[in-house]
Amino acid sequence: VLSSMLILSACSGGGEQAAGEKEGKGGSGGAVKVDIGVVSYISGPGAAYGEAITGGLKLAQKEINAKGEVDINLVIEDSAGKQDQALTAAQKLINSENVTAIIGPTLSTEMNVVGPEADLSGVPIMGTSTTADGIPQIGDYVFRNSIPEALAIPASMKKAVEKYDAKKVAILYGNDDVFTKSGFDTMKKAAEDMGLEVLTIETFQKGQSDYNAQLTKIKGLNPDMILCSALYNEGAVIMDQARKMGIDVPFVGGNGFNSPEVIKIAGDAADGLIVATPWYGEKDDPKVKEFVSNFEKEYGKKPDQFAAQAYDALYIMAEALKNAGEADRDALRDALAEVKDFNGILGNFSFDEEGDVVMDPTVLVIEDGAFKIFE
Ligand code: 1QQ
Repeated sequence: VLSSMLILSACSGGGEQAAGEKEGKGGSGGAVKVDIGVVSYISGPGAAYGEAITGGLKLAQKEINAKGEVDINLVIEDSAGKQDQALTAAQKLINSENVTAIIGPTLSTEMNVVGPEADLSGVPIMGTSTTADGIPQIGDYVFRNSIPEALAIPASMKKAVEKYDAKKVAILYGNDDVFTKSGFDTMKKAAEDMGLEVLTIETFQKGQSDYNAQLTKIKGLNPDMILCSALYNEGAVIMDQARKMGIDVPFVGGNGFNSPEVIKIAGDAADGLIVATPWYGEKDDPKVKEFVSNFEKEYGKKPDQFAAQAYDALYIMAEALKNAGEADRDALRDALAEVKDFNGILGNFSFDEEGDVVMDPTVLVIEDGAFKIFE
């Protein structure tokens, strides 16, 4: 009896220790171990977004783990840019993989269904590329480190309007996506605030390949500038077809255009595109230079905005984890909410009281096939 009691107590002690380890309390001085789920758009027409994002995350993971304070395991799931697939992926991460937090999903459209699920499950979730209005407002567990369209678009529009003395604009947007619709709302409001005349508002849908009807109408109205809210695939094809029709006015694009894929797909036709972004890869900043060089070494190409935002996001998570001291969902949520003055490659970062971002974007223009500072 005595020996079996000893065994029992030894077992329960061991059990507690194991649970402690799983919760990330891996002994004194040990790294905080954590499983972080990732829901990313890595197959399908917008896969370059997810490729950049997962590339940035994996590079950050390698660096963070090498420092020894936090030991991050990334569990990556593909959403293919679809709401239902993103939700299934998130449910798997929350319920089967038992992750402490989720990074992603890529699209605001996906976050609109995944965010409420994570929030209800008490799992902190952070978008690195979701820019539509209202994302962090989904709930207390929902964060983002991507600058919202409501900050970015007015900045790019203001600069472009001043430079080109634009008075009349046409707007073209995808009306079947949360992000492209939100970008449109922001464009329309900014146009009104700036006293611009909106000549026409045209719409399209995901996967559309022919924009002749919309562009013919726009051309006939002779705008000074076109405001376009699109993901890179549709956006690049729109610019290509516009230039082929002889429309050579500047385009102001939303966050979907912040991918080098636009230049890859549209070629010269992408020249004259103006965007706002917190990321500029040629910045004379040692942190930025080091990241660009390490990313290039790892992947053989330069990082884009999406890679940079994801990279910073994992560092923000790691910082919060260190402060939480354990891989616990609630403790991590509280620690995330407290992140202040984090100094990343995108500059100084804090969440506001709603888990949203306050940051000053840089306005860029595509000239001769490359993003340059717009002056
Ligand atoms: C959103 C976006 C997209 C451009 C991310 C790829 O900003 O869906 O919110």
